[in-house]
Amino acid sequence: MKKDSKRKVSYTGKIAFTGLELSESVTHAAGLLGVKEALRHGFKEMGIVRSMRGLLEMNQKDGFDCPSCAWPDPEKPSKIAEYCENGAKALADEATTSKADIDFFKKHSVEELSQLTDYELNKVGRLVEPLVLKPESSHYEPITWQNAFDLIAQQLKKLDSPDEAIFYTSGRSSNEAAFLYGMFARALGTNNMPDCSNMCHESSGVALGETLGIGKGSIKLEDLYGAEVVIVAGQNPGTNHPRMLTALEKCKKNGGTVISINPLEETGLINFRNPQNLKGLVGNGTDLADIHLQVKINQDIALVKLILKRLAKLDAIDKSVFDHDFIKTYVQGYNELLENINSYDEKDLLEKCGVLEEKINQTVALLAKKSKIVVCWAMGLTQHKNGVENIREYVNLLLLKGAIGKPFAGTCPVRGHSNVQGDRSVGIQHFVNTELNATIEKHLGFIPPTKEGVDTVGAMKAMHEGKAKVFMCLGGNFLMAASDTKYTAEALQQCELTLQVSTKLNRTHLVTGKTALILPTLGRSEKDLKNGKQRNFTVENSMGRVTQSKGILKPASENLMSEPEIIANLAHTFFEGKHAMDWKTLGQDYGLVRQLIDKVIKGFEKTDERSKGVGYYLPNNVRELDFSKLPNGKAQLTINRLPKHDLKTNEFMLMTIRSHDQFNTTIYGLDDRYRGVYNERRVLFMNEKDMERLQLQKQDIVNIASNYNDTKRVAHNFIIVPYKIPKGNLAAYFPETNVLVPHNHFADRSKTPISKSIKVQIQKKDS
Ligand SMILES: Nc1nc2c(c(=O)[nH]1)N[C@H]1C(S)=C(S)[C@@H](COP(=O)(O)OP(=O)(O)OC[C@H]3O[C@@H](n4cnc5c(=O)[nH]c(N)nc54)[C@H](O)[C@@H]3O)O[C@H]1N2
Ligand SMILES: Nc1nc2c(c(=O)[nH]1)N[C@H]1C(S)=C(S)[C@@H](COP(=O)(O)OP(=O)(O)OC[C@H]3O[C@@H](n4cnc5c(=O)[nH]c(N)nc54)[C@H](O)[C@@H]3O)O[C@H]1N2
Ligand SMILES: [Mo]
Repeated sequence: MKKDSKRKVSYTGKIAFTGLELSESVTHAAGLLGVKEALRHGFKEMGIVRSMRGLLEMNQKDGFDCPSCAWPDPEKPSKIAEYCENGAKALADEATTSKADIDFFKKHSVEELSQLTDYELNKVGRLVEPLVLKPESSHYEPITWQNAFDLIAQQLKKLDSPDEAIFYTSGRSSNEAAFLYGMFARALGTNNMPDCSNMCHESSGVALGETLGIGKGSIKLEDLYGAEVVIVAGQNPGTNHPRMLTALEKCKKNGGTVISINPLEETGLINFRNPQNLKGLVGNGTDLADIHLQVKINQDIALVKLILKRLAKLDAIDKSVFDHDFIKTYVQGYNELLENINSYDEKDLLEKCGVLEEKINQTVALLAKKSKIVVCWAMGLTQHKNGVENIREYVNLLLLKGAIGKPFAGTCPVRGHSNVQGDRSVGIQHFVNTELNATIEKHLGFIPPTKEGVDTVGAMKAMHEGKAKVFMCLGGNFLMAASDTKYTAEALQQCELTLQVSTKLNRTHLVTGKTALILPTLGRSEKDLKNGKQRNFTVENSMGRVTQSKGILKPASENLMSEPEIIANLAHTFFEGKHAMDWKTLGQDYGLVRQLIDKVIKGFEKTDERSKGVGYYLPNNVRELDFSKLPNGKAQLTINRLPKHDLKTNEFMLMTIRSHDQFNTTIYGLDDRYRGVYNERRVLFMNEKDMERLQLQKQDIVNIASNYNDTKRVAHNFIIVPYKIPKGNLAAYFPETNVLVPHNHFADRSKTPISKSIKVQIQKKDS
């Protein structure tokens, strides 16, 4: 158990096994068991009536947006069940009737609570009162809302510079809350706005921005239905975006082919039994991935280069494989790219990517003939040192095929949190955006700062070095989400004040600055009433569509405050009512906030009106084939290097992934049903050949160690599970393995931590 020097809190919780049971991995996703699981979680956490009411309104036009992932709703949602097993779990988790009330915090000290596992912490239930942890106290105690705002305002006023304050956002906040939050940080005078997407799709944003001119995807949901080929690279939709399987099923019914590129054969991609129709509940389901390319971890560039090289060879014969008209009109860098591809040796690429040659041949033959191609991806591509380059290489494929900016083709970075894209769109940006600064000055009446702020890794460093003293979180669980848990814990503990706007208890509430505050807020599913009137807010999904969301369930407590109101009241207190923005009123009336968003953020014109019903799409230059902002007004092909791993014989490449029973750092349960793992999270998936080589048996216990810049980091006690994973590769769950990820190793330029390619060694423990 890890302890730190100040309050004796643990940054890992107790490390104990829970009783592993193994079975074969499951061969199909969802179906009857999925429905049963969804209802089991719902009934257990929130009772039958609340569950049914919640589930029926989720993702329906007049209901609320699912709090889980950012997958879009169809424009015409099905009459029933527009949710998935994991959306239902997310709802049950948020709408639980269990409570972390004042008595609970009276009974348990922060030190004691920090010994609990993340799973146990989450199970305590909803946060229902504002709480303060005073400098010399061992326990959280109640505080009034106004006293909390006064305390924060005083701390902020004590700072030598506004850059000593940091404002983190997790992607569940509404557009309205995120807008107010971003403007408050700027009004204070800082761009210190790290965001969960720095650890997530930042690599996608950077790569797409420089190749296509917009850091977002280009396709709409319906494009998937008519695509001829959908490539799903580095993504596990069966667990993380289950409703995407319905779209893939439609694509297949229309004659499309699905290619999965993944070191693991993820269940959702093998076979899908759609719970929304009877056949899916009782029948054999749809086989989804026609081709599975079992790439080695972080060898996508080698794989795509090999595919491009083979396609280029075919194209040399009759010029019909690449879309030369499209390339001539819209694309820059063709000759340089071809020259680059030709400089590689096919055998070397084949060996590096580890994919069977016959599968490459199959893929090349298919891609040669098709042009309606969509590439979907998630964390398997972004969380590597070369995350940006990974994505650029897939964009090369799409551009050569002319599969951009036309129906049924394009880019689809599948976003994580339900409104992570919207938060960024409305101004959560740590970099300086001069266009936005100008509209802020014009419409909000204050001059925003012009110095770049910190992102996630910058925030960790600033706090660690004592350069930041107040750390505010709008949602999330910074300690467990960020890399290098020990370093991040030390960083948080350097602060004078850490405060979190949260729904559920997590470890960042326990490993804190000298003073800490918990500000409990309403969840997505809850009714947001003001003066007897119900308020709703807006969100943007993964495909850039903005819609309204309206909670319907009774709030967990009468003492919760909505996110926009918390931020607005804080700003009102800080500025003592003397600021160009009328904060108090804005916090009460989100319609007024939307009017400001409409003026300040490009593309959001008339958002109040247009976000009603099915909502509206934000502008997207790729859909218009407008690359005027890029060099020579063209989309850019790019030259990307192969990664250098230099693994020693005793070193492995570890990827840290999600189980089926978690949402990021929120652990719903201890099973990973699709992978056949039950009642245990401390497992390490390993190839049987590697086990033989290391003389390890199934269920042996090991420590995992990484060593970067001569700093050894160890994750203790993991049980070996033999698994179909490439030789030399390993997989284990995050957040338990975040202790291994060095804080100073991240993707070039996007600074996304290298959570999917950590060099590690394995040490057997004598049990
Ligand atoms: N139920 C549920 N839903 C979620 C979440 C959750 O935790 N639970 N989290 C949300 C968030 S914030 C996000 S960002 C998304 C995450 O969604 P995913 O990215 O699907 O999540 P991960 O579990 O990180 O899975 C990464 C996948 O990439 C593969 N992979 C790893 N390395 C490589 C590689 O080098 N190349 C290739 N081709 N593949 C690789 C892994 O085998 C795995 O299948 O899901 C969102 N939705
Ligand atoms: N090793 C490793 N690390 C990773 C990843 C990985 O794959 N591997 N993935 C990364 C990714 S993709 C992401 S996005 C980050 C996630 O990082 P975060 O977004 O910081 O983490 P979450 O676990 O999603 O946050 C959970 C907490 O959010 C709060 N919460 C939930 N709903 C609401 C709400 O409606 N309002 C408010 N105010 N609070 C709410 C609850 O208190 C809950 O405890 O983690 C990253 N870290
Ligand atoms: Mo994410």
